[in-house]
Order: sequence, then C-alpha cells, then structure tokens
Amino acid sequence: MIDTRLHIEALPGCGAVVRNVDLTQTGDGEIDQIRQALFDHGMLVFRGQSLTPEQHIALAERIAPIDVNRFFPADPAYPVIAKVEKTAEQTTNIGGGWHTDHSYDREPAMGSILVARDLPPSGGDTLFADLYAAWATLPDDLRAKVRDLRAVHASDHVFGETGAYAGTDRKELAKGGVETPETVHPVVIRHPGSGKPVLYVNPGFTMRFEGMTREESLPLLMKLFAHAIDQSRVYTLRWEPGDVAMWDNRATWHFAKNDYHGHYRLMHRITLGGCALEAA
Ligand SMILES: O=C(O)CCC(=O)C(=O)O
Ligand SMILES: [Fe+2]
Repeated sequence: MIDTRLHIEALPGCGAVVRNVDLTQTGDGEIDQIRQALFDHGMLVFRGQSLTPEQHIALAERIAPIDVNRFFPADPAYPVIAKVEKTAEQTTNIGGGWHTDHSYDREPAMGSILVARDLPPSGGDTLFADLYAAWATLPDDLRAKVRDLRAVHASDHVFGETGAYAGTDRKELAKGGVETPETVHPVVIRHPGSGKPVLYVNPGFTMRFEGMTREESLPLLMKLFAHAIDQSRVYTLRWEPGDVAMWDNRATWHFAKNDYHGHYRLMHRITLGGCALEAA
C-alpha cells in the first residue's frame, strides 16, 4: 500500500475534513497522519466512505484500543459497536446536550468513531465545539480563576437509576447497579497527543470543582460553558449517507440535535480508549 499525504482542510468553528483517503485502504503512514490530525483538529469528517461494520472495527483498532461503552446497547452482531439509535416513535435522543464522552471515567475515552447508518430526511445534525480554542480565547480573569482547579465528573445523574434518561422514553439507558464512582480531572489538561492546553469541563458530566459544592461551582461553570459554545468555535456537521466522523473527546464537545421526530436515525459508534489526564 502506498502512503499518500492526506488532504486536510480546517472546517469553520471546529474540526477538519479529510479528503483523498479511502478508509478501507489506508497504510500505516496514513493512519498515523489521521491520528495526528485528530489530535490537532479535535474532529475529522470523512465523506462518502460507506464502511461495513467489519471495516469500522478494523479502522478503530488501528487508531487506538477499543473501549466498550457500558451504557449504550451494542449491536447484537458486533458487541464493540454501540447503536446510537432513535426510532420514529421515541422522543428522547442520545447525546442531545453538550457533552464529551466518558469524562466520568478515570481514564476517559480518547475518542469516538461514528458512522451514519440510517439518516432522517432532514435534521439530525451533530454540533462540535473546539475546546482548545475555548481555552485559548478565555478572558484572563477567568483563566486565572480556573487554571489550577480540578473538577469532579460523574455519570449517575445521566445514566443512573434515577438519572436523566430514567424519566424519559429511553429507560433502557438508565443502568442501575453499574458502578460509577465520581472522578476528578484537572480543569485545564495538557492534551496527551498534541501537548496543547485544553479546557476540560463539560455540561453533561462535570458536577462541580473539587473542594466546592455544586451551588458554589455553578456560576463559574456556567461562564465556562457559555464561552465554549460561542458560535465562532462550533461546527455543525450535516450528515450524508456513508459519512464517518471521528472526534477527540479531550479536545471537543458534541451535541446531537433532536429535530427529526417521527423519523428513524441510526448511527454506529465505536469508542476509542484513552489515558489518565494531567494538568497543563
Ligand atoms: O448521534 C450523534 O450524532 C452523536 C451522539 C453521541 O453523543 C455519541 O455518539 O456519543
Ligand atoms: Fe456523545
């Protein structure tokens, strides 16, 4: 296989589109370029790839070891593939709020690879926010306040027996008995792949700053969250059949829009394993 230079073009707000690559025919040099581009840009879109589930798994394994999500239903035929699905009858979607995957884990997932399987006629976009840029543009007074803090992340309020999904028509996502202790990460991490500082708190799973109550933490957290979703640092991915998106959970947030009620949507997700995170 001949390794070619990938054509990588930054997208407005967040991420990059990668052209000149067939994800089923990549040499090791191309995989290395993809991994580096993922670390640098936070999110990569590959249009029109039409990967089979086997090819999706093979690609993921070459980028990083797979980390199976413990809350989402797996595809029965492919236990490492999570089904991110919403039927025409359901009203609640998966990932319908700003978050980054697995920040509640001690070694948070490095990233995810999402493949569009069945799309609604319109809507169902995914938004991505650039958290490198959020940190780089944060006003000095806010930077000084949060630079040395650590934050507590949790999942029970989302996936627990009495969590957010439990009160919806997606009760199957509320997992009683799954052990989910709280986890602490620095608020500003040094990205393990790029070395750049990143703001590492998110609305979905960050509960409070270490040593502070939630009530004490919320005013400052809300300021950080509002800054991070400024439109200038957000890209809206409009999916087309065959598309593949890969994102870095340490460098981005994402938000799955829930604007296609009455239609079916199915995405296949493979989660990539990560590592413990250190302060910048
Ligand atoms: O369905 C989507 O576009 C993304 C859902 C999500 O949050 C995820 O797969 O992690
Ligand atoms: Fe997600």
